[in-house]
Amino acid sequence: MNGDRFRDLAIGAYFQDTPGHTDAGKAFLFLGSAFGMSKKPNWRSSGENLIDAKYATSITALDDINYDGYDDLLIGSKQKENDQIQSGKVFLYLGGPKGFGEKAAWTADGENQQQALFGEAAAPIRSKAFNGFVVGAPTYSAAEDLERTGKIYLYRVQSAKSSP
Ligand SMILES: [Ca+2]
Ligand SMILES: [Ca+2]
Repeated sequence: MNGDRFRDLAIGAYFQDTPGHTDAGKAFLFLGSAFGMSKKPNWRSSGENLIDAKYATSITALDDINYDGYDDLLIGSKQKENDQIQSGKVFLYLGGPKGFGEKAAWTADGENQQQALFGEAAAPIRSKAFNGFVVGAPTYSAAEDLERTGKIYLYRVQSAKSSP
């Protein structure tokens, strides 16, 4: 996450309470070094710090999705309430020389459907021709008589590399 050669560790505690916010959820990043993993987290985040958001339900290492030399991380908050309850949201954090910033570089909420649980799971998708990731909304309902069919969203990231 910070561009050195030591691997870092991100951990999520999605039932973590924050002051006044039951089950807001929290993510922690521990930086690796020659002396091993740090004992205290170097970075922590609760997303938007909302009651029952269950932030950090999913934590997905995206490698270096924008090709700047720093690894990036996608964090899901499956019960994040937008204006629909438990619709869910994902937060993308871009690594840098000092690790992650306080705010997400990018967020998405799928279609903001009630109880879709968008962001419960995610995975990187990478090939020579494609750079991006998928995010699942396991209880998305396709129609009134097709409840909880689930849906997967594919996000393509444009390469930041400029061609010579
Ligand atoms: Ca590192
Ligand atoms: Ca990056």
